[in-house]
Amino acid sequence: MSKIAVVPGSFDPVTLGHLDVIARAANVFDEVHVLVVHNPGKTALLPISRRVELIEQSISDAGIRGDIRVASWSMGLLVDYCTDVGAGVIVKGIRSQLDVAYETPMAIVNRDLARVETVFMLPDPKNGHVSSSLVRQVASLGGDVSPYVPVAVKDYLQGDMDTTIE
Ligand code: COD
Repeated sequence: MSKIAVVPGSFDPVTLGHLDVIARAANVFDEVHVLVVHNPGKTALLPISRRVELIEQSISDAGIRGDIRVASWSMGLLVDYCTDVGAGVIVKGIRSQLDVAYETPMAIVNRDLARVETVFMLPDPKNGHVSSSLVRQVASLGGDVSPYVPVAVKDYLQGDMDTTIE
């Protein structure tokens, strides 16, 4: 039976840290769903459809191989999507103890809800300080985001953005 994993996130926007985790997941699992999920706790900068496009473009540009699908989900629980597509695993990237503390309760609840296990992956430490919020802040103040994001995201942020509040 093929092992299907979901890599969820806000991806607002996708960063080199996210791409690192996606590539590692694609190396381990037969099928990977990169899932853009609306996080009600955060004010979004990019429309969800644009985040999906930028992830697809960035995966292609980076030459990341594997059965990778990019989708979005705003219909309820993350584990409902996992059940719909037959995924038994959620992959989360861990940058620090703060990520562990934030992700652990969600991992346990997701296992309780639907027997979906969470796998924590350690990305390359060189991206350990990178976050979408940092990228949004640097971009909004006119700084160079190229060390932190794929080229497609840099070009998008430096062009005319179609922003929205979600
Ligand atoms: N290096 C490695 N990993 C990274 C990096 C980096 N530089 N930056 C971010 N990550 C990881 C994060 O740790 C996270 O695992 C993932 O990438 C996504 O990060 P973000 O910032 O894009 O997304 P978040 O943190 O806003 O997460 C949004 C989710 C919707 C995925 C999250 O809120 C979630 O899992 N929600 C579950 C909703 C649900 O069903 N709740 C009920 C049961 S818990």
